[in-house]
Amino acid sequence: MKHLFIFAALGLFWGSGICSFAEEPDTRPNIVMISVDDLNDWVGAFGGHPQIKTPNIDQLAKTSMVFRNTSCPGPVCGPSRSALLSGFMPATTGVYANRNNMLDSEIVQQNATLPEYFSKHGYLTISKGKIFHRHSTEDGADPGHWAFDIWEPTSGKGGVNRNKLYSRDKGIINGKKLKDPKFTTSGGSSFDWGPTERGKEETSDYQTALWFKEQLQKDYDKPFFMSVGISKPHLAWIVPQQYFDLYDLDTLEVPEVRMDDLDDIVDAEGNKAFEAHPDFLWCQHYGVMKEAVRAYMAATSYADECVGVVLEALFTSKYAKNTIVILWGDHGWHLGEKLRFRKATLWKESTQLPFMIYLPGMKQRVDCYRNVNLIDLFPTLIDLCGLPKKELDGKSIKPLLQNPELEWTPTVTTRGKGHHSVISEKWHYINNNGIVEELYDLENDPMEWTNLAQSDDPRAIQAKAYLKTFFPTGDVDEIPRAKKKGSSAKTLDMTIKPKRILSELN
Ligand SMILES: [Ca+2]
Ligand SMILES: [Ca+2]
Repeated sequence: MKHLFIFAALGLFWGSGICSFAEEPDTRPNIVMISVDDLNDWVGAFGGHPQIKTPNIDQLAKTSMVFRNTSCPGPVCGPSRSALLSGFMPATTGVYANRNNMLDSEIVQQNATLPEYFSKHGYLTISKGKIFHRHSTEDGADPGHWAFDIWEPTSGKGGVNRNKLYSRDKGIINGKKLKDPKFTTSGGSSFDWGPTERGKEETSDYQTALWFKEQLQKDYDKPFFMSVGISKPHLAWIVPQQYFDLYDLDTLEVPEVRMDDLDDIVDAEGNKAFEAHPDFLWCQHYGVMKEAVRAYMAATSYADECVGVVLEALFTSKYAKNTIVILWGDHGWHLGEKLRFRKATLWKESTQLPFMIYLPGMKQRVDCYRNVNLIDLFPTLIDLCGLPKKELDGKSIKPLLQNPELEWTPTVTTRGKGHHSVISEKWHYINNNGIVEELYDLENDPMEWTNLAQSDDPRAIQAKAYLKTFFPTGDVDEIPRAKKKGSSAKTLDMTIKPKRILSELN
């Protein structure tokens, strides 16, 4: 019975389409798409941590379809976002790593990205904050400014209170430099946390949210597609003290881990494929596991408050009744599980993410447990807004918005050429380049502790054979990685734009 509400909601725009005459008003729905970088299922509405405080996202969930089993196309920012925004999987584009620039992929050169496609078909596209991965180029990091009609660089700076800083790379605990720091070598972003010097109003994500509040008070002569990029809880977890204060260290729960968890993930010769990560070993060695977990939770609550500013502005605006809201995290995040922090693995903690869709008129929460994927978002939005169909790797999940219990298929996450995972509601199969296989029984072992890849249980053998049929075939080679120079801190000169003529893109 409850699904009738969803039907009613969708009915709002089934009658609408692209204007055929200039004088007809364009009644297609607006879109507010909110991306929360590195947000895993530690959101009240997703139940990933019993103590997390995310009241604003939870409020949105109360009238949304909440997708409980959503995978990322790739388990790090660049491949995941490039796939979502281009509509093509890593195995199609060759964007497998953060240092692959999607614009070097031929298929991306020929096809409009999600915002470009909506712009081409009459939408006004507006963005601030991280939506595209900042791609490395020789001239600096390209934030994807070229893909939007209106794009604003991020602003704001909260500073760092160095007296309370934790930093693995720098060997600092609670502001104090360690004499003989252990586990300090690292790649990627810093494993750092602590409070800002200044209040939330001066921080970057909060300013991004306030900017969208202003945009939502303006008049537009065509439907808009706003892409809101919230950068926390991505490392470093430097957010105002008030968010750390939401969590009591003494009673804080941390994920249960098993120190022998990696022992059953081996190649044919019995060699272990994975070891405990230095972030995990550092937290364990210095006894700061709870502090690290609290910092991620603080950064998540801060991100949630920024999301709340945008949602309140939307739902008190004149656009409240004709705007689709989408919220997604770009991949999962380990907080101790599998003896590690961060992402970039094919385990469930890293491949699964929070995803929800609110359609105007939805009156209550509906959970959908089918295995969907961020790759499905582009075709779904085309479907919901009545844009011309486009050949893409994902499939529209509009049918699930009408009936969340429809039969659906398993979905894929790719970590590199030949490194794939296929997940169903019951099983998770991982194949690392044919060398190491893993199979987990998600119903009985949701923490993925017991690798059943070599099990002679007929159920496991059958599950493995079935999931294998969903593996991509003919993965393209990785596109060349950008030179390191100019890749990180410096942002590209905004006058530099790739040659992309919308009318010539598919
Ligand atoms: Ca990310
Ligand atoms: Ca294990």
